[in-house]
Amino acid sequence: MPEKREKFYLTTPIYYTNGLPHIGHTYTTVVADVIRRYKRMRGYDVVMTTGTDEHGVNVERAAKKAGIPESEFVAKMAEAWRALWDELGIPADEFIRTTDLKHVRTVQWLFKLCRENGYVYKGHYTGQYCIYDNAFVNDAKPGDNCPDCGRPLETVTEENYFFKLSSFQKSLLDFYKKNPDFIQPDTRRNEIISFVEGGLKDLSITRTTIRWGIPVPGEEPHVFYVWFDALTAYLSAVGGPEYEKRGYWPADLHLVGKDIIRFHTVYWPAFLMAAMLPVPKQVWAHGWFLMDAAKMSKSKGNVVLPRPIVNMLGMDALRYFLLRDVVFGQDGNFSYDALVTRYNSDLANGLGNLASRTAALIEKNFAGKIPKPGTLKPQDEVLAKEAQAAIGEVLENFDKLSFARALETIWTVIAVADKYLTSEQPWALGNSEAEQSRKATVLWTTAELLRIVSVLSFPVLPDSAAKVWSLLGQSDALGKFELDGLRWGHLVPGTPLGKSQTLFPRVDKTEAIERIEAMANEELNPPKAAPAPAVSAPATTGASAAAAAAPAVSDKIGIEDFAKVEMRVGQIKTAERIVGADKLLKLTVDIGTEIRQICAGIAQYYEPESLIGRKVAVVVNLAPRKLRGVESNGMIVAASVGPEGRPVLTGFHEEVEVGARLK
Ligand code: ME8
Repeated sequence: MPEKREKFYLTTPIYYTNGLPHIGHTYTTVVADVIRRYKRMRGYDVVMTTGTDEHGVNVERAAKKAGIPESEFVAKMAEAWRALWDELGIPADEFIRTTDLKHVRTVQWLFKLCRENGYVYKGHYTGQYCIYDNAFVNDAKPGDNCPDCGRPLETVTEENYFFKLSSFQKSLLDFYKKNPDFIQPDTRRNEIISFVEGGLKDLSITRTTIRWGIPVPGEEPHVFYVWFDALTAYLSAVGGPEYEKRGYWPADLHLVGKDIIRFHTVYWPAFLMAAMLPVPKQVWAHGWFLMDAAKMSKSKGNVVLPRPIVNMLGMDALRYFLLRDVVFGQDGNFSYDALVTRYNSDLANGLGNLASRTAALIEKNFAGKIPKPGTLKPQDEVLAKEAQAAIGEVLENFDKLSFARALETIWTVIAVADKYLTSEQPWALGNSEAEQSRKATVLWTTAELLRIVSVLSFPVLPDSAAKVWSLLGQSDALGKFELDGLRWGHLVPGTPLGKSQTLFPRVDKTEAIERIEAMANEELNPPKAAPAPAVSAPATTGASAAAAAAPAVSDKIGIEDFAKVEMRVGQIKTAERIVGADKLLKLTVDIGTEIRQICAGIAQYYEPESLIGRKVAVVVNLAPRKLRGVESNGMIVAASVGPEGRPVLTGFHEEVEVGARLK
C-alpha cells in the first residue's frame, strides 16, 4: 500500500465529436476504467480523464450540414458522449472538452511558453492535408490519398507558426533511452525510435484556413492546429497552468490506440519539453478491434456499437469479452459469435454457475450461513494453495496490463473449483457428524475461493463481482477492498449469505446475436424519416445518439430529401436461407445495372423458391451493411402489417422494366 495515497493519473484519448462511440472507443475507456478500479484497490488516489476533441474542419463541416452553430453542435455531441459513458458505468473523473475555457487558456499558455523559449517561428507551408485526420501528410503528392484513412488529400498553403520539432530529436531519443517504459508495448517503442532517428521536420502548429479553433492570442486569424490543442487537454483537465496545485501532472499513463501513438510519443513530449514542463511517464498503445479484418468505420458499415450488446448481455459481459479475448496491445477481430460463446461458457457456466451452486448448497445444508470448515484433506489444501498463488499472479498481470492473462488465471481457479465440487460431491454426503463436517469444509472452501475470485475480478466485472461478494454476505464496498490485504482464509464462518441473484442467465446464441444485430441496426438507422444524422462522413459510429443530438427537424420532408432515396425495380434472381439466422433470406437481385446481394428479414413469411423472378422495389443507395456476417447492399421495400410487423413485399400490377426508378 503506497504511503499517503500516491496519486495516479491516467487518460483515454480525447475523442472526436463528429461521431459517437463504437466498440473501439469503448475498449479504450473500459481499459482505463479497469486500471482506475484496480489502482484504487491498490491504495492509489486515481484520476481518470476522458473528453471530447471539438475543433477542426470536420466539426465546422458537420455543424454546417446540421445547420447549427459549431458551439451548439459540439455541445450536443459532447453531451451524448458523456451520457453514453455514464450509461455504460464508465464515467470519467474529469471530462474535458476542448471548448472549455480552462482548456483554451491552457493551450494559449503552453504556446506562450514554447514561444518564449524560442521554439516557435513564423513560416509558410504548402502540403497535402487530410481533413479527416487533421494532419498534413509528409511526402504526399497532389492527388494522393491519405495513407491512414484512404480518403483524398487536399493541397493547402498557409502562413503558419511552426514548432521546432527538429530541435528535439536528440532530447527525445535520450528520453526514450532513459525511460525505456515510456512507450509500450516494445514493438511500438522500436517503431517510434526509428521514426525519430530518421529525422524530425518542424511542425506547423497554427492554421489560418480553419475558423473553428482556439485563437492564437494577438495573431488572429491563426487558430491552433487540432493536435496542439487536443493533446494539451490532458494537462487542462488537471489544473492547466496551476497543475502543481492539484499534483496529478505528469500523467502516469496515456492510453491510446496505435493510430495516434506518434502524436503522443513524439509531438506531445516535445511540446512539453519546449515549455519545460514535466513529460508523462508512459504511453500505452493498444491494437485495433477489427471487424472482418478491417478497421471499423461507418462508411464501411462494419461498426459494432456498445449499447445493443449491453442491453442483451450486460456491461460486465462486454467488459469481460473485450479484455479476455484479445491480448492487450495486439489487434483483435470482433465477432458476436465469440462474444456470446464466451458469455455462455465463462460467465454463465463458469462464474455464474459456481456461485449459484455454492450458495444453493449452503442455503440447503447450513441454513444460509457460511459453514465452519473441519479437518482439511490434501485436496482442500491444494485448492487453497492454487487460489493463494493466483492472487499474486493476477496482481502481477494487472500491473503489466496483461488483462487476458489475469482473467485466464482467475478462470483457471474457477474451473479447478468446479472440478473440486464435482469430485467432492457435497450434495451426496449424509447427515452424520463426519459427513456434515466434510460438507462444511468443502462448501467453506468453495465459498472462500469465490470470495477471492470476486475481489480479483472486480476491476473487470464490477457489477457481477459485487453481486457475488454480497451473496457471500460481505457488506463492505468491494471497490474499497485493499488488494494488498487479500489472503486465503479470511471468510468468517457463520456469516449469513446475502440475497441470491441471477448473475449471467444463459442465452441462446442465435437468438442473442439476432437481437443484438436488430438493436444495432435500429441504432444505426433510426426509423424516423429524420436526421440524415448530424454526423458527417468520417463518423465511425452509431447515429441514434447523434440523431438525438441533431437539431429538431420538421416531420415533413422536402422533395429534395425524398430524391435522396434512390428506389428501383429489382428482380429477385436467387434466394436462400442463412444458416443460424431464422429471419433472414439472402437474395441476389438484378437492379438493371448490376446484380446486388441483399439480405431481407422475410424468411418467416416467404419461401425462398417462391421469390425467384419476382419484381420488387429496392432502395439501391443505402450504405452496405452486414447482417449476421452477410453483406447486404440495398434494401427490399415491404409493407409492415399487423402488430407483429409481418412483411408484405411491394409488387407491380403492370409490366415494369427492371432498373426503372421509383419516383
Ligand atoms: O484520434 N479499435 O479521436 P478518435 C480499438 N481526437 N480502439 C479504437 C478503435 C478500434 N477499432 N477505433 C477507435 C482521435 N479506437 C483524437 C485523439 S487525443 C489528444 C486526440 C480508440 O475519436 C483508440 O483509443 O478518432 C483510438 O486511438 C481512439 O479511439 C481514436 O479516437
